[in-house]
Amino acid sequence: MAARRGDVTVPQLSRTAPAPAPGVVHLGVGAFHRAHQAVYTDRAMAATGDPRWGIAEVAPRSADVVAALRRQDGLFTVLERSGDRVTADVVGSVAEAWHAPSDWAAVAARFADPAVTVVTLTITEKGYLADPVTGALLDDDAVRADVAAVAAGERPRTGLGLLVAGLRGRVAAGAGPVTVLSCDNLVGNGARLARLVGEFADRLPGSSGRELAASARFPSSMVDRIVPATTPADRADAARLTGFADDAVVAAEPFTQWVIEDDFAGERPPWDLAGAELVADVGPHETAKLRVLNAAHSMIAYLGALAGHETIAAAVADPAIRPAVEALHRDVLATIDAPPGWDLPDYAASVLQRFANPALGHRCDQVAADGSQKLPVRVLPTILAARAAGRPSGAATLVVAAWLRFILAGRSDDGRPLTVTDPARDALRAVLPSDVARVLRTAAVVPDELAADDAWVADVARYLDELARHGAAATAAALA
Ligand code: CS2
Repeated sequence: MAARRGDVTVPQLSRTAPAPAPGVVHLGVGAFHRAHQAVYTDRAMAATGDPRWGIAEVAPRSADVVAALRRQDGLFTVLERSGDRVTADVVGSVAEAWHAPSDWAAVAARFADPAVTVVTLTITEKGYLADPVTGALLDDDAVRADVAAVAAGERPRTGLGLLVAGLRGRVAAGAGPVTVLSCDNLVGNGARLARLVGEFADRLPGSSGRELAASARFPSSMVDRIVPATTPADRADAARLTGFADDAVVAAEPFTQWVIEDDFAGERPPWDLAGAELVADVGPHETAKLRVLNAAHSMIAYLGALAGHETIAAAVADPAIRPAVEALHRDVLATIDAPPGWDLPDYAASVLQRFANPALGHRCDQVAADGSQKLPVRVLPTILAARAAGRPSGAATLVVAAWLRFILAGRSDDGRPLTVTDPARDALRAVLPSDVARVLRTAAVVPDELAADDAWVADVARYLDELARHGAAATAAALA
């Protein structure tokens, strides 16, 4: 196992041991990946002493983390924060790091390397280039440009394009079976990704999406760990604890969970030895996590930001907001099944406890980003399920209204500007806010059956009006 020295754990497979050899390609080298899959992989290699599951990191766009990882010989720190306690783990699973725009030939070679049998992805919801409601591949400029690039044998720009080009190269090289494992917060993320790879490949001349999708397995997985954006305080704590300046440090909560559908094409890292669960069906876990944790996170982020809170911990402690979140959880729990061995009320309570961790400093505007991509996965299914069962879903509907208010107002209730990041922002702001039906259609986040439900649209409009007139705290308090 890894060695502990005071508050710092250093990897057993440190650079004095054999360096990890690439067995996994990962697309999307963000903070979440470094605090999640990279840690599981590090522990799995430490548990067996087998170094062949090193990660070849691929950043589709940004060069900074790649440069930092290269300077640091792949090593980086994960800080664990809880209350006033902070500990540091040095993670040693990164074998190499590539910036796709500069290093495409090396990336393509890794995809076609028979020693690589697993490709993992954290490219965020919008990285799938899919219609958030139907799941179909978009037909926009970015997709068309990438289809043209792959068809011409040139470097694609998007994560999905890189994956398709990489898989095609692998098939051409006869490099053997591969598993593509999505680690993003989407329902049925494996099947979704398989479909998108197929649809992308179908747009290439002389290519069959079915064949390309059949060249790999696409298991689903549920990932969970709260990982806020890195701050200067994180860098300072890493330097204090490890003695090294670390430009790739990430800070996370102690909790971590990974449930993976056991459907691999070939060998995989022994993640089970590091605490991951391999199950036959990950659907119930994904549903519970997205609708209980992520939906509540979004609600707290929008109401909290509007009510003037900077962090999730401050917002969830607000006596006006917390009961609304509990009301949302009651709606959700009435509409989902517990994954085997889970107690859903306990799970919901533990999620709120995790959000209350004041040491995380998780910003409301970070969780609030990209609601047009997140709400269809986290919140709308609860509204649809409640509707189908003839039950009200006021709390979930309030989340939709609070998201719209956050985007359209762009200010907190006391007038401070908010950081609004959402691909639908500009389109939404171009519509007359009083025409709520049109606003909802423009956002393209709502399935047709809901958009056509006048009573539900009127509920959204009423909440929007209350949010504008009375503010988020009063509207949330009135709900519960
Ligand atoms: C959050 C998630 O930013 C968000 O939308 O809800 O990133 C959340 O922190 C993770 O899913 C926790 O596992």
